[in-house]
Amino acid sequence: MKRKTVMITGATRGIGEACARRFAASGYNLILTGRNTEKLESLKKDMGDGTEVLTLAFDVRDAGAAAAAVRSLQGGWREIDVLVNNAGLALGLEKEYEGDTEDWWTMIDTNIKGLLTMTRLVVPGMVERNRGHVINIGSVAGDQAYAGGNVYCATKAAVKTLTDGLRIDLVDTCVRVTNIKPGLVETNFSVTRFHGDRDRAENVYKGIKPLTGDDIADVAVYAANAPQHVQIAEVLVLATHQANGYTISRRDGED
Ligand code: 8X3
Repeated sequence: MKRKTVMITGATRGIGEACARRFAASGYNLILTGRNTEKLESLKKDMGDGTEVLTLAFDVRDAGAAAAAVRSLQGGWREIDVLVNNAGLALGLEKEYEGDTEDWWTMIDTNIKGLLTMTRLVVPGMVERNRGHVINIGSVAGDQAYAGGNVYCATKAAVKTLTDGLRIDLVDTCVRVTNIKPGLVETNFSVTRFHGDRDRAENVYKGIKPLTGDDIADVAVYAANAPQHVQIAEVLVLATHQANGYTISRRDGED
């Protein structure tokens, strides 16, 4: 049987990189996108012989570059079976009336507009083939705001609404739509949020065993490989000692 193809945005690290490895292990060919060409290439080299990998270096915030990248796909690479809209980030934890507006626009441009751009470019082909799956990486942060989360939480609430809207728009097709909403995942997420302050980032996961990118990638692969009549619409994945975006039990000796 022909191998399926997954396109993963923000594939160079964190949940995106974990998805690349897990989907490869599950027999998919990979289209990996991200901003860092070197990281994309080293990830490509890292994949086993059985996996075909195509890398596309662009920033999802650049709609023109995204369109050119998708248009450059040839032959079988055009038939994307699964799109993982993973590229996204949090910046800052300031109060809403004190936040850095540049940080806000970066989050909105990446988490909302980038996801929409990729959806608009890739989903028409899925509809044409009447086959496909869009997996959006949302967040527990989209369920309710937490202190200082304001704009980031709003972008992930938008991901939830856009995912639900897309599922409605595709209800008469075989294309499935999933929103995976992770809680605390230890990736570069908090280092990015705090603009490189690693000590502050480490404190986010102090006293609690956080999720890993692999934990989230496992859910994505599960949703993608579910029987065709099964649509995993939404999954909230939390660390065991986390109840929601702001209720976390921290214990001495855990990390
Ligand atoms: C990541 C989860 O709780 O750190 O979106 O915002 S959280």
